[in-house]
Amino acid sequence: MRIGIIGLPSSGKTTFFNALTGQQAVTGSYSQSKEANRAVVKVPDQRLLRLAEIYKPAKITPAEVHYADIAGMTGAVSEQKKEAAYISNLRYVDALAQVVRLFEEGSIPHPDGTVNPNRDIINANAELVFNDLLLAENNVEKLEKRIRVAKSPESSKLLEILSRCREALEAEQFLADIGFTSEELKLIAGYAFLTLKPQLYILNIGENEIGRYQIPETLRRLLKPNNSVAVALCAKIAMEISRLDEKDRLEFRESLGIKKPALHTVIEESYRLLGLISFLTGGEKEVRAWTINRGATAQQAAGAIHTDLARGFIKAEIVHFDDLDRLGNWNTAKEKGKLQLEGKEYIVRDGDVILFRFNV
Ligand SMILES: Nc1nc2c(ncn2[C@@H]2O[C@H](COP(=O)(O)OP(=O)(O)O)[C@@H](O)[C@H]2O)c(=O)[nH]1
Ligand SMILES: [Mg+2]
Repeated sequence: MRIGIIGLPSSGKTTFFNALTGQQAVTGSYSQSKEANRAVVKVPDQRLLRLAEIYKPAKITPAEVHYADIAGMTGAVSEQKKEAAYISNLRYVDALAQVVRLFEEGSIPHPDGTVNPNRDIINANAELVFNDLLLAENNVEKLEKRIRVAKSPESSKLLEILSRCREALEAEQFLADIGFTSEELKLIAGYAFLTLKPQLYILNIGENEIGRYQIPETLRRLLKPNNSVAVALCAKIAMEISRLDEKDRLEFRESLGIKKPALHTVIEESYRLLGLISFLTGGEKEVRAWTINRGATAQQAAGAIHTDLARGFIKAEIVHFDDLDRLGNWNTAKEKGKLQLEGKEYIVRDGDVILFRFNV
């Protein structure tokens, strides 16, 4: 899973990035470098530790999330902003994490003078809409030219969809909110429209708001697209905590009334937002977590490991993690009737421990 962190200057993007990734990227007013900060985070999953006790594997491999901290958003919509470098950095992420400044701090000027999250969300989202509108317009033009030379049913269909995109974007709508069919979405997937991506809003609250903050209704109504989620956290404190020793972290969090590490909350919400689940595999060599779409079949899950496994799929032997955890090993689970034999079409559940039988 790839997540692009966006937001206005000084909203706390790099601080948030450091908190999640444990990196030490430069924060503050000189941090608006053109290059994105990038890091890969291992998804914390207690179940892997338990599987490691059971299998004693040579290696433990968690699922991964890739984060990129992408500076360059201004909140101003201008014609010169065509295909800015930051936009191209954003095209291939699965979701956007938009950091919104709520913290008040006199020594850190807000680019628009005052702290006003509602205004910032409107401006940042307008920038996303605007960039998509340029993309739609350019491609409508290109396609119209091509159709004048050689018309095909495919290009006419695409033109029709792109024209609908343009119309929606002109009306300041997010493309994710206008209800394309899955077939239409496939046809325009290659354009990587930003307003089709799910958004995770990171409401960056001040230290004094921790444990007390409630999202006001006026702000909630601005969150786009419809399938977005919002998480309130204090990036500065989260970064400080991430730099402590393991044992001091818990103590510090408890003293502040922070229930979970920011990373856990952000990853859980990202999985929920993107409709992802994990299944697990275990053996002497490796225990591992794999990320798939909710609703994926056993054969698709096999394909997440290797295309050969999907192609030569015979069956899946499955014990749910909860049974394996309780019963202590695979054979006992089998004796107790907790082993399921499933075919290609079985819908995988979060926490299924799967052994694929295949034939290549
Ligand atoms: N008081 C306070 N300051 C913060 C918070 N988050 C970020 N900052 C400060 O705001 C400034 C800008 O943060 P930075 O992460 O560089 O913002 P970016 O421009 O969006 O990458 C830095 O001086 C941070 O220390 C916060 O939650 N509370
Ligand atoms: Mg930065």
